[in-house]
Amino acid sequence: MKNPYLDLSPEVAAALAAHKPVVALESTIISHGMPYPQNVETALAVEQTIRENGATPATIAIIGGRLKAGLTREEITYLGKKGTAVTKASRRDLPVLVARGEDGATTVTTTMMIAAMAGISVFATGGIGGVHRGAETTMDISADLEELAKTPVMVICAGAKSILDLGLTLEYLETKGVPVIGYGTEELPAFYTRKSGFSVDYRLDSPEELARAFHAAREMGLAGGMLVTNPIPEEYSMDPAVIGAAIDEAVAEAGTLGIHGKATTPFLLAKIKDITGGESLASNIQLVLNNARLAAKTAAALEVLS
Ligand code: PSU
Ligand code: MN
Repeated sequence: MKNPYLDLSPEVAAALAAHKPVVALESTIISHGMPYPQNVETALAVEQTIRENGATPATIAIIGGRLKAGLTREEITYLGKKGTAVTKASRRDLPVLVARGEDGATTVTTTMMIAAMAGISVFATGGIGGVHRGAETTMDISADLEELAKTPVMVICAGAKSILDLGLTLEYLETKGVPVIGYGTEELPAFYTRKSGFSVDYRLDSPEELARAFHAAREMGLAGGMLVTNPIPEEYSMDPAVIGAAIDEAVAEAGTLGIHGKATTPFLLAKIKDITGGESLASNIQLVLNNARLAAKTAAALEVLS
């Protein structure tokens, strides 16, 4: 059945019809993950990187109640300028936003959902949501983990940052049956740094290996996605002590101010950027570009198999 709410851009529709590689990209990273104008510059640079690596980018968002896979430059600029005034749209937001014809910036959750509706299997981003520190009392566990458990999309990220409880995040993913892959590493990367002290489930070393594992899951009819964690390039990784202190300070301030719910992650990201004087933003941009390169190559490898 054709989805009556889904719009593919002409470029994305043509690539999918021709079985060419396509990579999905999220839009909450644009509206809520980075400040303007770096958010728009990064979103466009990520699309360019995907093209240079042989795939078609499909940035995903909800515009005027339409589920969009493939945005124009104008739409990306619009979301970037509107920033946190755009609704951060998770799974629970889709029914009302679509029915009312409103805009929404898609998180990892809703980007996976819309990618799957469009027939896109590979998605590149920076970081995913997870089990927050203190979740044993707040119950703040990102819907991203549930989506990974049920929607067949490979999410390529730079690991999870320690605004989250990394150990509990891995436990949750294990319970939900989500494979956590380290790209060229046995250790879970921690977003700004290459190491976290936690192990991944499997180390895979090439786009072809990633594609084979994802393809095997599809051929077995398994539900759910796959989480690929790709360490930030050495030259852009941060001093663990510097970033660790910034994260601790940001988490403490969020607690003092009573920040909760969907505001927590955007608050922490902005605070960390302020505390580190923009160094974390520069690292963030580089790791997203690095993930875009791997995603484009993996989407190409997957097309060879399917
Ligand atoms: N982590 C980042 N950058 C981001 C996000 C998370 O390093 O931009 C965004 C993603 O869109 C992710 C969402 O899906 O935050 C998770 O929000 P929450 O923790 O409220 O589920
Ligand atoms: Mn949350």
